[in-house]
Amino acid sequence: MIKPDAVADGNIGGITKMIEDAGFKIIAMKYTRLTSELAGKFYAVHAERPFYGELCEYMSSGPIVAAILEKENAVEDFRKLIGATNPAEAEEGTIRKIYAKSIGANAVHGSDSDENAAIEGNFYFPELERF
Ligand code: FUP
Repeated sequence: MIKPDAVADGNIGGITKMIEDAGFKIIAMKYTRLTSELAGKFYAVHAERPFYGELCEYMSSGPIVAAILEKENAVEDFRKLIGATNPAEAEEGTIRKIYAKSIGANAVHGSDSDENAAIEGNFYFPELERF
């Protein structure tokens, strides 16, 4: 997912290019906007965390781009490509190091397991039978 800060800053193209250059195939993509309620569902796993309210507000503050990516070892490789959650700790050359503004407005989201990738893919693309 390309988050509201990166979409607002005109970085859809730059981020998508980095993703494709790293060998990921984009097999579904959607420009959309979450309501606060939908953001709450997407991030339900964080419901007890202190930043949950802010996270839902932020994630519904503007349009986002959701995508399903295909690659061998995709989850791990994508998390390497995006870098640490906090851009101050992200390695040079990672998407978050280049594009993220803060730990909250951190440009992109990547699923943290194959299981969650299936759940999150289905959240945005329920019409795709494979996910
Ligand atoms: P990540 O898997 O790297 O996206 O990070 P997490 O699942 O730990 O957190 C999900 C989102 O919650 C982050 F992308 C941004 C937000 N967050 C905060 O705003 N503050 C924090 O301290 C941690 C996470």
